[in-house]
Amino acid sequence: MRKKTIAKRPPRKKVYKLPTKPSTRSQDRTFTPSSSPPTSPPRCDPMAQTKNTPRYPASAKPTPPPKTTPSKPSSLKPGSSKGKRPAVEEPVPETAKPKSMSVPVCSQSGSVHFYVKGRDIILNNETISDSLKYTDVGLYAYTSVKWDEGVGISYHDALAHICEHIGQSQTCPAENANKCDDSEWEGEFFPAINKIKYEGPSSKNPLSFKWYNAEEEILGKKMKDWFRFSVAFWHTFRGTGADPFGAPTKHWPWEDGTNSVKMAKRRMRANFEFINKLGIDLWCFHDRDIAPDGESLEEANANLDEVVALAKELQTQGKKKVLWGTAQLFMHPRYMHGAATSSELGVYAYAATQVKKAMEATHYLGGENFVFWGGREGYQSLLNTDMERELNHLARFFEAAVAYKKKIGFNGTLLIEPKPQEPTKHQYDWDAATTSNFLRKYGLIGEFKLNIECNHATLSGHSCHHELETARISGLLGNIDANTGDPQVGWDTDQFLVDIQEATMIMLSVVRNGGIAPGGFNFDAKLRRESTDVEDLFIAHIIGMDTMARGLKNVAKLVEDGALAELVRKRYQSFDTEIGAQIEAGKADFDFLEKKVKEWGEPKVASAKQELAEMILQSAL
Ligand code: XLS
Ligand code: NI
Ligand code: NI
Repeated sequence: MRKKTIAKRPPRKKVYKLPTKPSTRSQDRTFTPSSSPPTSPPRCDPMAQTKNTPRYPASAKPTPPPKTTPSKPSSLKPGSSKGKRPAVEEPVPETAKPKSMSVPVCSQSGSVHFYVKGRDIILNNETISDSLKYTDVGLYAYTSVKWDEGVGISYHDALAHICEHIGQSQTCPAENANKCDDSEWEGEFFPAINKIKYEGPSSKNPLSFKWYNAEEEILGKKMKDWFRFSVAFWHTFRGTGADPFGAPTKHWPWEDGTNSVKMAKRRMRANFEFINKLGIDLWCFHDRDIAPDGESLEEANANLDEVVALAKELQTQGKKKVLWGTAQLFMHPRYMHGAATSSELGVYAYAATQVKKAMEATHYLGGENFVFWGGREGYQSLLNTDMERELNHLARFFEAAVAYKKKIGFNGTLLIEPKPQEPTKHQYDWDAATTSNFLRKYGLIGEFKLNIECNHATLSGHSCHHELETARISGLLGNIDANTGDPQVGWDTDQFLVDIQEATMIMLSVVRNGGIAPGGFNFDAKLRRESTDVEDLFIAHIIGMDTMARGLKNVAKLVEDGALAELVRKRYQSFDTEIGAQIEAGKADFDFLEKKVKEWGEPKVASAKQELAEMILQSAL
């Protein structure tokens, strides 16, 4: 290795240039514009540009991907897989297709000489990737850039790219689009994949449903109405496979490596092709995963407007709707102490402003629910935390959300999504019981329901079934984030739920609840880091849907068989008596009960029949 070159590393401020040009975007006329918060320092490389794109609904004219367009020769140099991909007439297996490079390759360096050799960046004959090891982006930088031998790349571009991954692009202002590639995506995003059809359990086709048969009626309802499946935009279209130890592994062909509004719109088109092909009618989003942030609140809102306008257009074409929207109040550094529970008033206000806008967007997209997941609403240490004050603030925030919902005529259900920890050590909405108690204490019980996520359930030491039942018996079961954890791993791995027994237990609650509409089953689930083919996105959702369908069919068998219900009925039959009714009606005081005990003597205690219950369950699987 060459000697360390820390001294030659350009100072950070050269890379992280401050914005010079104010946005000239027009004010949004559909969503109520808000003024800038007291403090909003730009934290990431502001490579944003001034945009003059139209606002919706008046002038936005989104263009859906044309179905078949003749191939055009690529203007890019050989070896680069960036840019447009021609429409494909003959399906090509995804695995055979070249992957997109995520590094911008067309920038030139000017007077100094940069190039990439193997996995090293050479700057003026020094190996700078060595020096990067000593920066705070360190090892991550070294591994996060996908190099191609001999491809020209500037130091600036390399670090900008690194910032994108370290700084989390969703917290950065929009990046200048088209810096390398001015072409628009042509043809389908998933040309090798046709609409997924039901082929029945004997099918060996991975791109078919074996159990999920949308129109099939089970227990009086069509399967599609029991589930109301939804695709989670953040996992399916923003998931990169990165983890705290490693760089992104997924390089979807439509991604151009920019954090631009143009890229956001392209991704939105991919989303609709995806849900159409899966036969799913609903999708869920965070404000910041569908559109890039801005240098100012106004610019962030304008970015969101532009992408939402396109989504609205695509929804109308495909008769799709939003299951729920939410505001991303955890990724940006301003939310490090929390959002509604931040110790900083300006942050509380900023979070409110973001929720206001995200709720308007959700309403505009026909959203049926709006979610609050308090990722940073909690604490790391009680020594520096006024928990009572923070919880009071959280309640005020929710009250204001209820008031705003009513003000704009949004009739969707407000949902709180419990989770015990991660990212904070202790999240206030720990589990369904804690959250219900919070809602009761603050008089919010009629205004909110719960969005139960199965992986969160297990993180809080419960089963998903337990959380669903806890919500159900309080009339609070609103939605399910259908995923699962890994029993050997202690964090929110957000895997697709593939355990048929777990799915059966979940469906027991859902059937008892009579369904969960206007909620649904949102696949808050991601591909494993190691699953990197485009078709894996389909396969994952297909098995997720098939697993839930099997769960529902199993519950139908259990209901028809009746043995499990009978076992439970028998277990409590001593209460199906006159005195039992008196107790349940609250009419049996202690004196009366003492008199009865003296009369009856020692009570008989029957077996709980747990193994028999398990046997009955298994017979349905
Ligand atoms: C994270 C949560 C999140 C919410 C939406 O653990 O599941 O994805 O569903 O903010
Ligand atoms: Ni979730
Ligand atoms: Ni989660």
